[in-house]
Amino acid sequence: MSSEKPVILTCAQPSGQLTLGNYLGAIRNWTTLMDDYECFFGVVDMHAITTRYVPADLRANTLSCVALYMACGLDPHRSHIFVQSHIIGHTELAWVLSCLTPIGELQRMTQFKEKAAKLGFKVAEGDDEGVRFAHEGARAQATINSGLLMYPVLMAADILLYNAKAVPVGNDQRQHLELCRDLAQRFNQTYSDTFTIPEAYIPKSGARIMSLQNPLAKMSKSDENTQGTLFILDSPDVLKKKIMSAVTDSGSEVRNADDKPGVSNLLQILAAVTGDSIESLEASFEGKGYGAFKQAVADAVIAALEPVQTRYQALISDKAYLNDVLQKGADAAQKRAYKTLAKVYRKAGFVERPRS
Ligand code: AQP
Repeated sequence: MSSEKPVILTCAQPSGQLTLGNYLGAIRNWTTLMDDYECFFGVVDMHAITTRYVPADLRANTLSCVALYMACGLDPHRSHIFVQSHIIGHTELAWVLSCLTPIGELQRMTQFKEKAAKLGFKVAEGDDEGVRFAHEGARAQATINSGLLMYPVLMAADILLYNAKAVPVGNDQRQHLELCRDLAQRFNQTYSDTFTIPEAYIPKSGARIMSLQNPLAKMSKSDENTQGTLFILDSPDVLKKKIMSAVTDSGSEVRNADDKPGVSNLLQILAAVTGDSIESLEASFEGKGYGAFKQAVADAVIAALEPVQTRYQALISDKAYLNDVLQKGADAAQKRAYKTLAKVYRKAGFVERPRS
């Protein structure tokens, strides 16, 4: 792999099983990057402990995510696939960056406010100094943790540790990337030029897949209502059931429109898995009603996921191969991470560790 290529870093957090949204909106696009970039594909398990989780599930989801990366087309011979907690440097750099980050900047992050609100914290409106939270009882105070607040700093460290030039991000992560750019600039100004300022990489095509039960919300792996989420590893029966009971809109016309978020989402999914345009799909389902349309979506999704599931089963049962991939990925990632960390520590004024 040539080290001349610009570095791209992109990750998913194993906070659950990967979804059709992760596949169509992210991983499938990442497979097109491997020739033009030196790609680091991370499984960011340390981010997954910012919300409540079960350790055994995290372990299983992390390995499952690695196998799914490859089943979806990421090639370990042309990229570096690694697990965040295997690499020394992410949390170390996050600490240094956190000392350059005012708390108010983190409290203003939309995703923090949303996740905190989900945990029962009420966000006080109109506070320019940063968000104050009106605690709603002991449960909320017990469940929110400072890791959730620090999440964007750790994400900045993930990116800067590899001196990534480009980072594919969805709209919901743009604010975090902005913070990362600010922190890189702040570090460079405070100490001296160290970090590449990363750019957002906008893929040519990238569907945003919404929940089947609430088409105004993103399809999420940690959604409590699993009926709204299509997991890549769902069986054909389950996929069919979820799609057939997807929320649709009034009327019976299969049309992509703002007042038809449920149908529009299914059209997006069908277009993404078949490669057909939305317009041609609208035309082919004219007068056919929702039943036939949903059936076609189910058939297409099942057919698209079938080869991924078959490859996954072979990969997940070959633990020796998975270990080998992770070891090679970790070696390459660690080499790059140590280089950056040594530079950062030197500039921050830490005394170099004596060598024996
Ligand atoms: N529904 C989606 N449509 C399109 N793209 C999506 N991505 C996630 N959901 C959709 C993209 O997948 C990549 C990896 O995402 P992530 O695992 O790091 O985190 P996330 O965006 O927070 O995904 P979830 O499923 O919503 O996780 P939870 O439930 O834990 O918060 C990213 O590029 C993301 O944009």
